[in-house]
Amino acid sequence: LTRMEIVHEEIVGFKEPWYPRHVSELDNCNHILTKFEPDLDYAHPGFNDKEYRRRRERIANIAFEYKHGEAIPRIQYTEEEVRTWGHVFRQIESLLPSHACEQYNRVFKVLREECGYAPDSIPQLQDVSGFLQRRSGFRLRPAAGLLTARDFLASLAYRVFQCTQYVRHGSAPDHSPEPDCIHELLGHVPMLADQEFAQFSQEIGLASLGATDEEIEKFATLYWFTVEFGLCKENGQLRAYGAGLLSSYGELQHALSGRPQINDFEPGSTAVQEYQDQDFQDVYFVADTVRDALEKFRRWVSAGLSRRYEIAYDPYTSSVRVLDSI
Ligand code: NLE
Ligand code: FE2
Repeated sequence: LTRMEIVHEEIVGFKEPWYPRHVSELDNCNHILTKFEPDLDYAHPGFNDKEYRRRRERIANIAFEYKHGEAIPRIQYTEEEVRTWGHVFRQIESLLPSHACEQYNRVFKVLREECGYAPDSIPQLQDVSGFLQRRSGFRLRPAAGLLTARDFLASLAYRVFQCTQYVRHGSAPDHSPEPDCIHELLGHVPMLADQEFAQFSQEIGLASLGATDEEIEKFATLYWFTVEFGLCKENGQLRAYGAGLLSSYGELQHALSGRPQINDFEPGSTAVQEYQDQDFQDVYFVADTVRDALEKFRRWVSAGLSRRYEIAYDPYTSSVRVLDSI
């Protein structure tokens, strides 16, 4: 321990968990959750499909071997994978005008024109990462599957999005409980290209650095009900901005069907809402706008974090600095 660290520990009052200080240290943030694995979960649609499981393993290894700064290896997707993508792409695209928020629709058009988004081929993460970097400074890095909330949120602090590269099993295209590249590409990417949404995502990440386990749980829940399943209002109508909705033909319709419960987004209550991640949600939260969600989040974080110092992100060096204790 250096003297600075000892002083720091005295100020903080507990031994805070390690967190990355520079974007390259995200190479250490690849703790994966063994959940929804086709190898372990007999309910997974790929459980009895040996070839699918081998494919998943090969693609997961790309992520395990990946180091910050490298180009993301390209995948030659199979005909079946492209068919699954095309199916979801067409279905979702048909719902966009009536179900997606304006920001999403605006970027989706650009992705179609400039970034190879089309039903007959799956865009490569490396190309999409370049697109995002120009739009909002976000970049992608390949992830083998679901990461721990702590690792996942830490990446957001650096405007890095941990992104799966495999495709869901072809037998269940309209809803998947786990992320896959269809979910990332159709759900997350369009919103991550939006400046305000990128800012919101990064601020959740920055707040999570060095947080306690209880706080991580709350940030992960907030993330769930905003970035994954968030709704907003446009001209008095509900629209989706959450990625879990915008990549699931089934759930996107369900969320706006008038059946599920819809609560106002309030960080204090949203952060403690219970949820399951197996099936469609029963409750969603609606913010006026993404901007409004960000402002509420800021107020909530500055009022209630246990962290006794501020963390500032330096975009010139892609690192964080600890500012004077508060
Ligand atoms: N339910 C989403 C989909 O089918 O694309 C994935 C959600 C991942 C959290
Ligand atoms: Fe997601």
